[in-house]
Amino acid sequence: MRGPLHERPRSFYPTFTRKDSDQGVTHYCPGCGHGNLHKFIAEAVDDLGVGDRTIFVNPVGCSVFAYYYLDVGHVQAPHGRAPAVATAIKRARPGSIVIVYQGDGDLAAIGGNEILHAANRGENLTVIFVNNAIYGMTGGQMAPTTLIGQTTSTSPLGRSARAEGYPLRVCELLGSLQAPFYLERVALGDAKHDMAARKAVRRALQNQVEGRGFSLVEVLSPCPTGWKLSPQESTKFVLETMTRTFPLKRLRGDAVPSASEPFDFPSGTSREYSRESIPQLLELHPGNGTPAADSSNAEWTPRSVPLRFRKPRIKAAGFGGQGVLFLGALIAEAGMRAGWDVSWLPSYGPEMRGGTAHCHVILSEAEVDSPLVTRSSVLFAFNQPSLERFHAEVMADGLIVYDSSMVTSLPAGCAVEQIAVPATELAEKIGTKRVANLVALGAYLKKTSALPARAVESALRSASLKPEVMAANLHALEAGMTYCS
Ligand SMILES: Cc1ncc(C[n+]2csc(CCOP(=O)(O)OP(=O)(O)O)c2C)c(N)n1
Ligand code: SF4
Ligand SMILES: [Mg+2]
Repeated sequence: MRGPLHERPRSFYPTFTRKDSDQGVTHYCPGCGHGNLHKFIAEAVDDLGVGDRTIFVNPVGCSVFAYYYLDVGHVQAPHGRAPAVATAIKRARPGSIVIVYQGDGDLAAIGGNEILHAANRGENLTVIFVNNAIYGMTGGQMAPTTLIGQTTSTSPLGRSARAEGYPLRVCELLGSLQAPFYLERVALGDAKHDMAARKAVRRALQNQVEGRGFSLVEVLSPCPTGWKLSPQESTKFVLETMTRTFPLKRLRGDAVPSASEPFDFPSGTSREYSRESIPQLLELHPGNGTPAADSSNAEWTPRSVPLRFRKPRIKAAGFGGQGVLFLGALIAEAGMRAGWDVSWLPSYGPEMRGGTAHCHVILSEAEVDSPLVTRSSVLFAFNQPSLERFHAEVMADGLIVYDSSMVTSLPAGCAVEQIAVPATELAEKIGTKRVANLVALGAYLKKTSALPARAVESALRSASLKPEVMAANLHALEAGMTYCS
C-alpha cells in the first residue's frame, strides 16, 4: 500500500511535458475536482500494479487532456462514446484494464444511450463519472444533472423542472438495471469525503481486475469556474447543496449484488485479434483475400494491378439516391476482401436532402493515415454538378469515370483521362436505373483491374441484398465491364 497522500503516484508523468510545462501545474482551474480524481485513479493503478495494461478512455470535456498527466495507455473517444470505445477495447483485449472517464455532459447528455447499454450489458469496465452539474469546458451550459434553480448560461433564470426536466440521477437510473456490479455516489470537498471517493475509485478498479463486471463511481465534483463561485464556496455547494439532489450512497455492491455475470467470450473462442486473423474471420485467403471457393481470380494479387491504378484514392459523387455512398462502401469492402487496407468516408451534409452526395475511398498497401481524399486518382461522377465540383481535384495521371447519360458537357480544360459510360441508360435496360453505380464500377474494374471481380461479388453478397436486387447488381457490373471491353 502507498504512503501519505501527498506522495506523487508513479502513474503520473514526472513532468507534464505534453502540456508544454515542467512546472507540475495542470490545465484545470483552481479548485476543480478533475485533478484530485486523476490522482485517486493514478494511486489505484499504482496500488493494483496494473499500469502496464491500463487503457484510459478520454472523454470530450474539460478532462479531455487527461493524457497529459496519466502515464498509461490512452484512447480519445468521440463525445459521449467512451463506453462503446471501451467495450471494444475490453472485448478485443480482455487482459487490459479499461478506465472510462466522463463528465455529466459527456455521459448523461450526448452519451446517455451509450452508458445505459454498456451498464446493461454488464461490461467489465470501470467508469468514473464526474458530475459537476454543468458543461465546464464549453463555458457553463446546463447539463442533465444541473440542479433545479441552478443558473447556467443556458438556464439564466435557473433550471425549471417544467421547462427542462428534473436532474438526471444516473446511479439510480443504472441501479434499475440487473447487470451492473457496483454503483456508488461519492463527493469531493473535504478530507473525509475525498477519502471516501478515493476508496470508491480504488474499489471500482479492483472489481475490474477481479473480473466482476460493470462498476461506476459517480463523483460530485466542484466546477468553480462554471458555477462562478470561489473554490471554497464550490466545496460548500457540493457538500451542502448537490448532495440533497444526489444523495451519497452505494446503490449496488456487497449488499445488493448484481444479478448477472459480466460479458465473457465463450470458452474456446480466440480472444486475440491479429492482422492475420482478420482474413480468417472473413473467410478469406490471407494475401490476396479472394474467397476460398474462388478459382477464377487465383492469379490476381494487389501487385498484379498496373502501378498507376494500384493505390486508388477515390471520390464518388452524384445526386442523393444514385447510390454513390453504397458504391464507395462496396469498393472499400471489396478492397478489404482483396487484401488492401481501406477507408470509406461518407459526406453527410445538406446535400443528402436533395443536392449532391459524395464519399472518399482509399485502397492502400499500407495503413491508411487519413481517410480524407483531397487529391483523387479516380473520380466517379454521376451528374454534371459533381463533375464540375470535383474534376479539378483529380491528379494529372488519374481517371474520371462519368455517367454520360447524366453529364451533358465536360468542364473546359479537363485533360484527365476519362471513361464515359452511359451508366443510367444501361441500368435502365437492366430494369432499374438504381444500378447505374454498378455499371460504372464494372467499367472502372475492366479498365484498371484494381480489384478482382469476385471480391466485389463477395462484398455485394455481404450486403444481404434481396435476390432480385443482387441479380440486378451483378448484371449491371457485367454490363459495365462489357461496355468497356
Ligand atoms: C459532438 C460534439 N458536440 C458538442 C461538443 C461541444 N462540447 C465540448 S465539451 C462539451 C460538454 C462537456 O461537459 P461535461 O461532459 O460535463 O465535462 P466538463 O467539462 O464539465 O468536465 C460539449 C457539449 C463537442 N465537442 N462535440
Ligand atoms: S471549467 Fe470547471 S470542470 Fe473545467 S477545468 Fe475549470 S473548474 Fe474544472
Ligand atoms: Mg460537467
